[in-house]
Amino acid sequence: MDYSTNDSKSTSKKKVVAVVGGGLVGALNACYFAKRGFQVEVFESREDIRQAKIVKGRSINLALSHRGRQALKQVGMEDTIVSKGIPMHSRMIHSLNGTQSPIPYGKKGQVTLLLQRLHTPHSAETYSNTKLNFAHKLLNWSTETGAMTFLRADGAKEEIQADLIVGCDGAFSAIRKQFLRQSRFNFSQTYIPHGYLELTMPPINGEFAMKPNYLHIWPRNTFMMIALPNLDKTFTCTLFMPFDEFENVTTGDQVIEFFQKYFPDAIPLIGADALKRDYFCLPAQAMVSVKCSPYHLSDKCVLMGDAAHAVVPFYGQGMNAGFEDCLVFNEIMDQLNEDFSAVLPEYTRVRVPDDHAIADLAMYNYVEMRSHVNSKWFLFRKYVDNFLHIIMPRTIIPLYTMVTFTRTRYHEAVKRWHWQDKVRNYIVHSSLYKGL
Ligand code: FAD
Ligand code: EGU
Repeated sequence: MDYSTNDSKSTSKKKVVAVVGGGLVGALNACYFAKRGFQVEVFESREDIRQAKIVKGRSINLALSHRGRQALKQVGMEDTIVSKGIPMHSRMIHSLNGTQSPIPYGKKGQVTLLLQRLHTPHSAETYSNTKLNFAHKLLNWSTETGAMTFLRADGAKEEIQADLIVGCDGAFSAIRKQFLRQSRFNFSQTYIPHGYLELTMPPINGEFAMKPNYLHIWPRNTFMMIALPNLDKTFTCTLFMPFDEFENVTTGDQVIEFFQKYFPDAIPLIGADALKRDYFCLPAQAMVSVKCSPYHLSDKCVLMGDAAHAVVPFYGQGMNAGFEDCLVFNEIMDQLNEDFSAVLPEYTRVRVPDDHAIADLAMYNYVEMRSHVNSKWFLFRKYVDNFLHIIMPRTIIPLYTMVTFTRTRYHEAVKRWHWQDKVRNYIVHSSLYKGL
């Protein structure tokens, strides 16, 4: 099928945009292009999730922060999504002895919300110029003709043409494969030694087992667990640990022994029997960091979201960065009158440094947390940062604040952070010399 507009007629007819991948970023992108009046075709390899059972092993909740909210707001989706979320105003640090210490995120109104992963791609369906094609798996596409080949659920293959291909097909992007064959395309992929496992903490007497409006964190150097609340009053606990260590725990009793040593307060909350069982339901999942550039191929194709930059989850920014990609692309579409041959290179120029910066920050935080972050260190560092911010609000802004609660470009946040570090070291040293 040839969806693309014939050049001689394209003056009146809007161009066709194929969004490959109907995940979080693909769905949002479809809304952006539909709002501009393009004819949008979304191709998603999975079946329609309204019919399918819940996909196991995938995180169902994610922290949505300022960048993501701004991107949703631009297409009028912020309020509906946010109303289905749970506000999160602080972290709760769990010490080994069971003590819980809250650390607020900062100013009032700076709330991070949790977004339920499930009900997203259909938001694009409110636009009549959008069509969702489920069970369409992209096999390959031609950089010469732009033709895409999809495998349908019935085993048949389908050829499709579009004016623009937007690759939103995640960390293992099939669209990106063609980029790898191009000269001067940079690509790197790094798996970290840690894996993650998700466990559910059920409600107690119909209520949340822990305080709901917090990001619960058990920092234990090499091991870490975090828990985020769900609307059904459960918590999803995510255990992070090196794959070697996962392999050392092979029986139910060893699971309990391990939790007794590192996360004793979580055992009664998850339930010893459930823990013994659920720990082995799914193997630990890998985490990968992917960087590449450029993000575009001539005026035909552009990558966004995890397809362009998968980041490790240690800043809670992967989806937010992907949503901001859509927003930045949209801003450039305004500036350059929807001329793809100008918009695509400009998008690469503007966005690559920022996405690479958040990928680096997330990796840096992973390294920092696994090397020496226990609960005392975590509390101490956050207190120092918040304290300096309170006494010098304009000079020192904590890095997480710039990343999570502003739209300061990621690469500028990093620059500013390096500069602030020097200022902080100076203050700390001169205080010591003065004997304070
Ligand atoms: P995906 O969500 O991977 O979607 C890609 C879609 O493309 C899928 O629907 C897939 O089926 C489809 N697809 C793949 N291949 C094909 C093909 N060949 N043809 C057609 N369709 C295809 N981010 C945050 O902002 N906050 C958080 O709190 C957070 N927590 C996280 C916790 C964990 C443990 C992990 C692993 C990640 C976390 N992230 C978080 C990151 C976030 O999950 C991702 O950044 C986000 O899902 C990326 O969205 P995407 O649409 O680009 O890719
Ligand atoms: C979801 C899944 C606490 C990690 C980074 C903070 C999230 C996260 C933090 C996940 C941490 C880590 C920040 C937010 C958030 C913190 C943040 C949501 C982390 C630096 C590993 N992170 N999330 N930083 O400051 O800026 O609270 O899987 F434990 S929200 Cl790792 Cl703000």
